Amino acid sequence: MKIGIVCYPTFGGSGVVATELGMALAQKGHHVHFITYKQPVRLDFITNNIHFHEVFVEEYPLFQFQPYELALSSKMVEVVEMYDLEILHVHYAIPHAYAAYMAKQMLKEKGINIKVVTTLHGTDITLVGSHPNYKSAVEFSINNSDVVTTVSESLKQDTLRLFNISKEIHVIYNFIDFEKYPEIGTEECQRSTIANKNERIITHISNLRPVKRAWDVMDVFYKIQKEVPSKLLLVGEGPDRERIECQAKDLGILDRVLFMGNSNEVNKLLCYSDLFLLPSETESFGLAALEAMAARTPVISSNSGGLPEVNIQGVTGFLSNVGDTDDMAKNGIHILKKQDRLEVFKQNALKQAERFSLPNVLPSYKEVYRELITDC
Ligand code: GMT
Repeated sequence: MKIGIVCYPTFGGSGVVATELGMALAQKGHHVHFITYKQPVRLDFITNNIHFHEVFVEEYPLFQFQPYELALSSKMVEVVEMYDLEILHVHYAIPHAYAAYMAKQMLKEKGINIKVVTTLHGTDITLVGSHPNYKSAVEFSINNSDVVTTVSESLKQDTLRLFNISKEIHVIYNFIDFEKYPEIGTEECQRSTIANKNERIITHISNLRPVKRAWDVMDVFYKIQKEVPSKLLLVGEGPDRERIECQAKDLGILDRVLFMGNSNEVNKLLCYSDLFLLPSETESFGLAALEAMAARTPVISSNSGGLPEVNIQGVTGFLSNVGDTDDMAKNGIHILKKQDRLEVFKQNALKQAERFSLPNVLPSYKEVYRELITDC
């Protein structure tokens, strides 16, 4: 198949899923064309099946806002025509689904019937998409996609609740490529470089936006480390970085917190981890939690959005109400205090992550593509 993938090429989950999907498809021999404003950060697989097309927006002083959607839809038309693409798979509705609709109309004029798959990832529905500024355009582009998928049942229900949707929505869960996870204890994963033997390593990965409630991460860690010697590994950059750095200083735990910045090797950093914290206000799926579980790390999370579909209460970790940091800390201490209990949670986390392995999930996307192509 010949597939164009449109996504945000940054560290966010939607870009990660889109990039991993493209690389997996290319590995299976399909031709994948990434159409984005810069090379996706996770794109680390070089083959002649992967192509990258940059969407370039010229600065023009007349415009207060540069027309990115226009440049994107023109680029999609150009690439579809040039490489005979059969499918455009756009990740994140805003503005990708809208630009894809425009590209589809332009191509129709040329006698080309391109199929559009839209995957909704979360904030494009729950935070930004349903805002009155965007709602009509998002609803229109969802209803005019050939196939719509969401990354969890919870996001499907949110989409149906917040918009007037006439299209069937398919749930295709996010996935993990286990081949990218180093073996624990191997040279690539020596936890003694980070913590002492008696210390636990607690991890949080996010873009430190308010929706992630990173201040709760710090609060939970503060409460845990009073009972269990531990270090906090914080991966990612974002607007709340300074706030939580000050919080750590005020709490007197700055020396126990390692700010690692952005990383495109979270799989390697996670292999050190004993516990993962994800207390988000809302989370359509929680790819970071799944990545942690794939590295045998139990998860303490909020119970919002799609998190209960990933993290299983009392089995792979625990879920608490948003903001209930006492409960989160209590559960974290329970897991970390006893080595044999921690081992059970680690095994369970890995087992649950295996449900979301690449070989389990990839066929669902391929089936969607195949049905669309054979429909033509
Ligand atoms: O969570 C973020 O800030 C990034 C965001 C994105 O769109 O890149 O993540 C969303 O998509 C991920 C991949 O499907 C999901 O795992 C995240 O749960 C979802 N984030 C939210 O719903 C807040």
